[in-house]
Amino acid sequence: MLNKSIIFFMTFLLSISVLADDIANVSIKKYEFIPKEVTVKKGTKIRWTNNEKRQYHSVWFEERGDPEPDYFFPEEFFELEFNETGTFSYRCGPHPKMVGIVTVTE
Ligand SMILES: [Cu+2]
Repeated sequence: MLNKSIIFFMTFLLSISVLADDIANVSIKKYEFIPKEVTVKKGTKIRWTNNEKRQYHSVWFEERGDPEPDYFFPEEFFELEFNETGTFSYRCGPHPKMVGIVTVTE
């Protein structure tokens, strides 16, 4: 009986860590997406965190036809979940030279 509870608890802990792995992080600093290219599994959420001192940015999948999202400011973040496989390029709305690529695999 005790063993079953332990196994249940371990499974519970494991599922929490798996959930935590479903977020990939991209940092934004000095007008760059770091890393510039990121590969994730389908169903992963990507979180872009603005680590600038005072500059706002956005993450815009313009080529995919997404509408331009709101800007986000230092210490704020922007999240998007990827449920389709493929390679998607994006840019920052106000700074077209800031570009990045997300590849989503099965
Ligand atoms: Cu920007």
